[in-house]
Amino acid sequence: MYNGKKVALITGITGQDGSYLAELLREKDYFVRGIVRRASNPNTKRIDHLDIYDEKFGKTKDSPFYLLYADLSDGTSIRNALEKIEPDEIYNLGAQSHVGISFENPESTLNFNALGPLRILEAIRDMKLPTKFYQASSSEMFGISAPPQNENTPMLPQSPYGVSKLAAYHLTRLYRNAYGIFAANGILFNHESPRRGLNFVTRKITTGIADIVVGNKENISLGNLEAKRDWGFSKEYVEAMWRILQHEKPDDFVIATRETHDIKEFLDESFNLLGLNWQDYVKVSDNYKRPAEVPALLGDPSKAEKILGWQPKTKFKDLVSLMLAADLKLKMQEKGIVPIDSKEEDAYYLALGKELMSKK
Ligand code: NAP
Ligand code: F7E
Repeated sequence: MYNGKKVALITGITGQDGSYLAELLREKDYFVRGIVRRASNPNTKRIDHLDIYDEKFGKTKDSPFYLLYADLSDGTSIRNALEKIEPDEIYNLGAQSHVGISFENPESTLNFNALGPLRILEAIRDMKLPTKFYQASSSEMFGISAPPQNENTPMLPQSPYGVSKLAAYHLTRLYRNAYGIFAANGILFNHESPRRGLNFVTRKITTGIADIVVGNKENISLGNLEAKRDWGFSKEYVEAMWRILQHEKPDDFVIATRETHDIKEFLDESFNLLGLNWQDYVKVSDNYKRPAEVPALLGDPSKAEKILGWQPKTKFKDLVSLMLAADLKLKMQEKGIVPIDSKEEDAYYLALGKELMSKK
């Protein structure tokens, strides 16, 4: 606590979830601090709107929001950050989060995703910090276990990413049980948004359609279209993360929508919004297939609903629509089809997209 306000540290603050969580915690009047790693070009686009305090406060205790350089693979930088920030809550969202790429970079994936949280937990233990710790665990840990999956489902991961997250999940439980640290896992099923990275399948589809509409490209190449996922809205899932750390005791919770759809259904839903058949635009390429696949994810969030009072509001159809509208708006702005300050409702961009395609 500082000046009567909670202090939160977010790793992965430049990512999809980190940016929504930072906004949520600022709305709750937390002092928010984020870890960023060095990149050859700044990659803080998702959070630049929050960083308005730099000139007045710098990186001081009085600053409502600031970023500092650290890396999950650099234990010294993590300890220095904890020493400086003295957080009440740590949200460990930083990770190499792409499952497909984890097959190509397995060592660094394990280093960031499994040893990263271990470095934080060890620092908390060693420095005797009273901080609460949230670990971004994943439905990928369930792997080939049949749906529906809940907190008691066996975990049989199918990728270096899944294995790395399972190690971190167990380390979080171990440090909770062995050392009494308030360490909790949110086992989140896939969650998406207009801020989703461009190489995850949902965003690849919505941004791909928008590129087709404005004439940037003619088709989209994808891999396995049979996999089923339980897709929710990131903005709502970060509220669950916060609730997990506000609960009276540390525990593990599944966060999901209770709906599952395969990639073809995502394609159907999104292309149909513009009156198009996806079969006319989508190519299947082995380049995007993985050496092993998680066939079907469908989460049962009963425990979170009952204990945390958390429920998803945005389901599949609304999610597809809001993501497609956001990408259409972005690409239409880039192309000068709509003004750069355009602020129409989603329906406007969807209707304009449909009209543009009907004229092709
Ligand atoms: P994301 O958009 O890929 O963001 C990942 C973040 O981690 C980025 O800020 C990235 O920084 C940072 N990062 C990567 N390596 C790092 C390192 N070595 N040191 C410090 N920071 C590092 O992921 P997301 O979708 O927001 O997901 C947030 C977390 O939830 C991740 O741990 C992910 O594995 C987990 N998760 C996600 C989902 C989902 O469906 N989205 C579901 C379950 C669990 P750069 O900007 O520098 O790359
Ligand atoms: O793939 C298939 C792919 O990369 C979903 C991460 O946030 O959620 C995410 O992992 C499905 C898979 O997400 C393409 O094979 C087909 O079956 O969007 P994705 P993911 O692997 O489920 C979990 C819960 C996390 O924790 C992760 O951090 O779609 N698919 N064609 C494709 N996937 C991609 N990326 N690209 C394709 O072209």
